[in-house]
Amino acid sequence: NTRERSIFMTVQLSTHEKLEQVCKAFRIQGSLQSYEEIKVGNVNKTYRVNFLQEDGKRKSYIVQAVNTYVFKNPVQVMSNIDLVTEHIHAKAPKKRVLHFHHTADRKTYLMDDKGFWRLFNYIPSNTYNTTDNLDIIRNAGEAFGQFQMMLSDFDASSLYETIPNFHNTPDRCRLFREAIERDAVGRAAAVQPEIDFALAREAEMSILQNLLSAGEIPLRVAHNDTKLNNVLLDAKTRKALCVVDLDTVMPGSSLFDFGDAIRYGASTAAEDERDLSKVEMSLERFRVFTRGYVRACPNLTARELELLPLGAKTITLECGMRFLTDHIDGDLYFAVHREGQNLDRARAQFKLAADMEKKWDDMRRIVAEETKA
Ligand code: GN1
Ligand code: MG
Repeated sequence: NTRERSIFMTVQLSTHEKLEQVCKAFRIQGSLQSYEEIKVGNVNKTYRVNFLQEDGKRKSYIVQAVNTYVFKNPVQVMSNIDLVTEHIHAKAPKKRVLHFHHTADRKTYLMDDKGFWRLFNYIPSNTYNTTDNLDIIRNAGEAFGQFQMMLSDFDASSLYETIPNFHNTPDRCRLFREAIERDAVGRAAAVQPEIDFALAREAEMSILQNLLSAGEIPLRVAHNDTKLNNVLLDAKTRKALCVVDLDTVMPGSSLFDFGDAIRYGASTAAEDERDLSKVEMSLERFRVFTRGYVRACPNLTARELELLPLGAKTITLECGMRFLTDHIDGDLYFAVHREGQNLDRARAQFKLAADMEKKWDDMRRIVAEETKA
């Protein structure tokens, strides 16, 4: 049959060969010496490729295979990135940005039967998944605040909504309920306490989206994935060099960006930590991130500032619910490297949200102190 025949005819390329092919399409000079997979992201596949050039110099690049299950229209993703990067570059020519290489037909991507590929410059730098160094956290806050500030005059209507309703939390609740209803792989019953935890907070999780829809907080261009490891930092000075991963740049809210950054960067443990006694929202990390963010982005409205703690809690709950949805669906969306990892991630997010509830008055006080004129 045809399927079998095509399997026989398909030459299985090794990763090394595939990367070689991709780099050639992007007209990279020299020979591929080695590569490493960078396993920080949960959706795309990322490799650092190391080339030896004809002049004897070594040069590295980043090659990514975009996850087309998550990004159904990756060409639109690239268009958004191009526009936003150009805008930032025009305003701050010295600011480092990712530079995407072009193929012979002037495209910033290569689409073939093996996927959707892109290649950009490697910036020597450090990234952190978690750190207790407050300078790093403040510098990350400043970087995301600057990013928001630079895009505050960007025409949001020129962007595609590449993942519709990405941070529409009530809609995420709807999808969560649907997954529980389907119970595709029979995992729902075993996670009833986690389901109850999330659903008990459904009304609160909808507040931000309702304010956004009512126009009470401004619709802005948001990064939408402001994890600490999406900021490249200078290894020595620990100053931010560049905000990366612009895949989800879309219309949104500053509260999504602030919230996601707190969820990740102010947590005392990894996103998938299983020992929940280690998972807390550090108030001192919360304070310094807030400081960096609000100082770099002075045009946030009074309403936005007042809602910062709710932004943190909403996105933490939303993210936990997304992980739990995917666990119930059978791990279709986020990459898992061990069994039950999405459930571990969900539990850690819910623990973090519960800790925010305990520290709520302090979070509000800190925001008031840090935003005082
Ligand atoms: C995904 O793959 P990565 O790390 O860039 C996800 C984010 C989640 C994050 C959780 C497009 O981001 O929304 O917050 O995992 N990206 C997408 O770690 O869904
Ligand atoms: Mg991302």
